[in-house]
Amino acid sequence: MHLKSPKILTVVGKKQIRNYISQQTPVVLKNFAHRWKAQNLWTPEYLQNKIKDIKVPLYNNVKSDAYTPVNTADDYMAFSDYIQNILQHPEHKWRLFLFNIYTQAPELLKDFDYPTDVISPIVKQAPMLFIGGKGSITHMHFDIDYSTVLHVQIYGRKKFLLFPFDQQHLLYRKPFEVLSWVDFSNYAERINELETQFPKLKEAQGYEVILEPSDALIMPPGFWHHIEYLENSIAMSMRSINTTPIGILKGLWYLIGMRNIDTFMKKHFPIYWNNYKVHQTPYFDSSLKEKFLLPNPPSKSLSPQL
Ligand SMILES: O=C(O)CCC(=O)C(=O)O
Repeated sequence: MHLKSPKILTVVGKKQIRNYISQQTPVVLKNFAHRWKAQNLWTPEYLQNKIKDIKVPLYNNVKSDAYTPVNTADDYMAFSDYIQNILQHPEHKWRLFLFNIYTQAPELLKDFDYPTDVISPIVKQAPMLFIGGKGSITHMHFDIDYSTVLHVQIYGRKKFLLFPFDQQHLLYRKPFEVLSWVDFSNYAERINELETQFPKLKEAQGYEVILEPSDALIMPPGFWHHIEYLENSIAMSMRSINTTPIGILKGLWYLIGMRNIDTFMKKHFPIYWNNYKVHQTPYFDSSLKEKFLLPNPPSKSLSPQL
C-alpha cells in the first residue's frame, strides 16, 4: 500500500472544498470544531447524562460474515450502561455506530451548527454520533448512500486508513457489498503479511491520518475508510448527498437495489451467495478462493437408509 497524508488545512472556502471533492481528494480541517460548544461539552459523562437510558445498537470488532446483512448490530444496551462500560473497562472495544442525534437526542443539536460554509447541501436530519472504546475498529467500507461525509472528531483520537472509491478492486471489495474481504485490523504492524496474502494491495494508493479532538475529515463520495480507535472516542458526522445524476443513481442502487438483493440472498441462500461472490471477486487467486469459499452442507439422501 502506498500511503500519504491527506491535505491538511486550517482555513478553507467552499469552492476549494468542492474542487477537492471532485478530484476525490480527502481533506483534514485542523481545529475545525473549536467554534462549537460540543467541543468543550461532549465527554462520555456529559452524553451519558443527556442520552441516559435509550437502548442503542452496539458493534464489536468481529468482521461480518456471510449470513449478516450490512450494519446488523451485535448487541443492544442502555446508552448509560454502555458509557459506564467504556469508562470502567479500558479497551472496551464496542462501538456505537450511526446514532441519529436529530431523532434520538435533539437536545444535543444546540451544541453545534451545520457548517454550510464548508459543504452543502447538508442533510440536517442526519447528524450521526459515533462512539467507541479504545481498541475499537470500524472495518474498511464505503458509505452506502455515496454521499460526501464531514467527520468531526470531538473527543479522543482515531487513526484513518483511506482510499478513493476507484481502488475498490485493489482492496478486494466484496461484490454486492460496501465491505472488503480484507481484515485491515492493526494493519500498520501487518502490512507485509497483508500484502503477501492479498498481493493487489501493493498497488493501492491511499491516505493515513490521525484525527485529534476538534479536527474534521472530509471524505468524498464512496471513499473507503478503515478506522482504529486509539483512545475512547466521540465523533459526529454530517453528510451531503451527491446531487450529480451519476451520484444519485449510484446512491440509490447501493442503498436500495444492491442492499436489498444482498440481504435477501444472505437470508435465503447464504452459502451459494458467498461462494458466488468469491468467484466474482477480481484478482482472487486459488489460495484466496480456498480461504473464503464455504463448504456446501451435505445434501440429504433421498433414498431410505437401510
Ligand atoms: O468513526 C467511525 O467509527 C465510523 C465513521 C464512519 O464510518 C463515517 O463517518 O462514515
